[in-house]
Amino acid sequence: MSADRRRWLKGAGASLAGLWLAACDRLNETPAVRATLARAERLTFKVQRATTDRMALAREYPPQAISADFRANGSISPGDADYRALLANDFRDWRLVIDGLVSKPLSLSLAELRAQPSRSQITRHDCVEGWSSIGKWTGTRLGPLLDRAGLSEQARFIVFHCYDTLDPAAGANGRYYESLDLIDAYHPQTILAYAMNDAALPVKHGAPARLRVERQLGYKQAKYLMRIEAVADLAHISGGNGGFWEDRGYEWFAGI
Ligand SMILES: Nc1nc2c(c(=O)[nH]1)N[C@H]1C(S)=C(S)[C@@H](COP(=O)(O)O)O[C@H]1N2
Ligand SMILES: [Mo]
Repeated sequence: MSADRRRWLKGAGASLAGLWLAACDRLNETPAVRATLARAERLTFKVQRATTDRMALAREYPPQAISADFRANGSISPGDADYRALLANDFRDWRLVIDGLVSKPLSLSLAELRAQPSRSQITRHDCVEGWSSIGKWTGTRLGPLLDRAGLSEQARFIVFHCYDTLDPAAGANGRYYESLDLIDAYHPQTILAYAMNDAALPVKHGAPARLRVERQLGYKQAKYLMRIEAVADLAHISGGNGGFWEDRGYEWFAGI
């Protein structure tokens, strides 16, 4: 990591700099991230400030703050035949594929995902419909998995394809999906969560694994993960706007 980079990241704030620096010493080895950060360094101070703000951590809460009844929303029990078959076998046959613009595509079983270094975080989930719930999420960070898959220099977005069909009338475009840029994908609190409140992730909350991206609104928190795809642009994915709800008018950037 260059001295400039270190100074820039340190400017992001003492408390979170350590967490990011630890991530970034390895992150810096990733060509795609190196390119993104190099671009960011060429930007104006104002844009750098905006980028720095994107790197702030979401607030984490003490265990007493966990909601007794975390709401479930959107799909809560996917009827899709492929999902029902995986559920019937307790997700032993589930594989999370990480592919697209990567040099070494991954296909991880639930056991393999659980064997990765883990992180737990107690955070507040904010839905655009106006409700919030606090929950504890345990999973593995997305960034190191993307590194392992050999994210390409061309990759700009990470797409999350889900099992549930939320809009049957939309045919092939009716399945839920979401996407992030690389800043959110590599954020220290961006995890693939397989446990909630110290128990296996329940079906209504996205079993067997879901995305948690804590600086974003509820609809970015993709449940029922099937495949994670690295892409250069979002235009060719489903409706072309980067997410199920984005294709139906929501903002792609849902930062909080
Ligand atoms: N696959 C999938 N992910 C999804 C949804 C969905 O319908 N399907 N709904 C989104 C919305 S709008 C919210 S608020 C949260 C709800 O997550 P929860 O059920 O764990 O509260 O999931 C998000 N992720
Ligand atoms: Mo939501």
